[in-house]
Amino acid sequence: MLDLHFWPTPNGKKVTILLEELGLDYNLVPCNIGRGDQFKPEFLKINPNHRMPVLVDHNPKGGGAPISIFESGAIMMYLAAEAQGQDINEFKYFKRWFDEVGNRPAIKRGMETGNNLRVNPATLTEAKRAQMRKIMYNQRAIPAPA
Ligand SMILES: N[C@@H](CCC(=O)N[C@@H](CS)C(=O)NCC(=O)O)C(=O)O
Repeated sequence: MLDLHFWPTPNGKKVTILLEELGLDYNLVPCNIGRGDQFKPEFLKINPNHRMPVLVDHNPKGGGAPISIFESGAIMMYLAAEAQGQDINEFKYFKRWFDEVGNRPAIKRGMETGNNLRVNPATLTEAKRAQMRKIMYNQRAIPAPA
């Protein structure tokens, strides 16, 4: 079963539209962001960034514990690739559009911008990687206002 932690905003609706397009069953879990539901401890366990939408897949492909996915784009890719097992090569018109857009010079330049700033983690010491993980992935949301 899929739980979608949701509030009716454009980011939330991107996901409900895709779920409906794919014809998947899901359980809607309201996350009232005006009331501060996104700061509740149980919500922060599934997204420490205190933002909806969040998808919790209770039966992930391949088994194992439930997983939570946040960021609407990541959720959509998960639904398309994992839940449905879709392969872009099976959709020739979409694939053609995807390739044409990807080949536009401005898109290529935009995608290449900043590549020189990236660091290959394999070239770093384990201590340095641990320090970066601490900075990037261990932040906690500020408490909800009283
Ligand atoms: N980049 C995120 C943005 C999600 C986002 O901004 N969600 C907003 C509502 S549209 C939210 O939950 N805001 C509550 C908050 O920031 O505390 C995504 O695409 O999922």
